[in-house]
Amino acid sequence: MQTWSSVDVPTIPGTPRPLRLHDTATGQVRPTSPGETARMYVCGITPYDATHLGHAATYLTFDLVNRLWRDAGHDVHYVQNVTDIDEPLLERAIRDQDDWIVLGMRETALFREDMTALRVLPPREFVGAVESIPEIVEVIAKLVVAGAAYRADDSEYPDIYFDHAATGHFGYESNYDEETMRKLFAERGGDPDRAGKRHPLDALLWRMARPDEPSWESELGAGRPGWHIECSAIAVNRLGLGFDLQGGGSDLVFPHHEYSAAHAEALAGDRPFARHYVHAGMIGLDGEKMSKSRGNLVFVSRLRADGVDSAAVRLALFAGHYRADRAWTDDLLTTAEARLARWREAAALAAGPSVDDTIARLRDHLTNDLDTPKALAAADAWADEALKRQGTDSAAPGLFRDAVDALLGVLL
Ligand code: 5CA
Ligand code: ZN
Repeated sequence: MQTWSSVDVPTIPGTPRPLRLHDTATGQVRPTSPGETARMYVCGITPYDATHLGHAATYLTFDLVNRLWRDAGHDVHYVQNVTDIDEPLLERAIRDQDDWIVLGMRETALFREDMTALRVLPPREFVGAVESIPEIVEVIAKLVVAGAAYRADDSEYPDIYFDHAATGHFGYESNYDEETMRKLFAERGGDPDRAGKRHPLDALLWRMARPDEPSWESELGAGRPGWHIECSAIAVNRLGLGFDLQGGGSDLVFPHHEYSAAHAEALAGDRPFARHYVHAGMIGLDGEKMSKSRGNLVFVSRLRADGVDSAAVRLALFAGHYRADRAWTDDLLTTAEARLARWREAAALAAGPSVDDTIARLRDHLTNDLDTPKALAAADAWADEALKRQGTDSAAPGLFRDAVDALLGVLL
């Protein structure tokens, strides 16, 4: 698929730091240790509705990872998918008497515009599920041969399922007990009670064609892929097993990321799928998780239409820590707009106090598990000082502008 427009990133002086991030599998903040090329896969949208601030917060989180790795001199191979065939898309298309292909294309186009407006660095590869069906089929066929997948045989539709125990270490990513797994599996798109499965936690890999559902001819029979195998195949085929970071919102910890990892590991026999599993907290509105199915949404495109500066949206979302579940409020945006105005005023001065120390603090805080609240406070301190006393360093305001642009993506 076509990705979105690239964004210029200024280089800034001083010494970059290695990035440390919380890893769900170990429960620890650990250093990332990419090679020359850092390899990141982030789960993309299911394009049945517009991008809301919850999605934006998640993609902005991984945009920071991308920026910090680049700051440290890595080339970043970033892959993101688009789940352009799945139940929610088909259901919405039927509800609205829309064509599911047109719906998916329209919402994906809007997503690109929203990401561009938010100055999110584009993935190198932006990959749709539909265009990936041949490679997904190939992986499923291999799983069947390896004995890690089987057909549910007591139904009119011999769908293919993954034997969740095939790797021998299922559950290492989420660390959930079986009861929690069963509950979340049922809540998040799984089918524990489907007859003909060997175990309730076995997950769908290939759904055989039903009348009135889209399907693709393949060596597995006509059908369409399950959800987890999509990300598993797309990631491993582009980044290789053991890539640096698998990311998404915390609603994807289980089942999605657990199974994506297990599918790949069942073939390679090796752990891990990714070296870090990183999850962003959920953005809520009025006390509930913001979600398309609940309908309590603030759309990025709505804010854009209202003339809200995307730098203020970034600052509003970065005011909280990425791992914290947090609420979007009007106050958050008002505070962010005031902060942005102050930073802009300071960056427009003819001179300021030296910014070297501030750049070092920005790097320290951001590379410490993306501590944006402390990073924003460090930038506030420089802006306040500059506005109070001006200073004599004529390069400082420009450097400040470059630093918050490069590291936070905030354009002053
Ligand atoms: N297509 C799948 C992933 S392969 C999917 O989950 N699509 S999505 O459109 O539902 O979500 C896209 C991304 O936004 C996912 O990483 C998801 O975890 C994240 N997300 C969804 N809702 C929120 C929310 N309220 N707050 C933060 N992130 C969210
Ligand atoms: Zn995914």
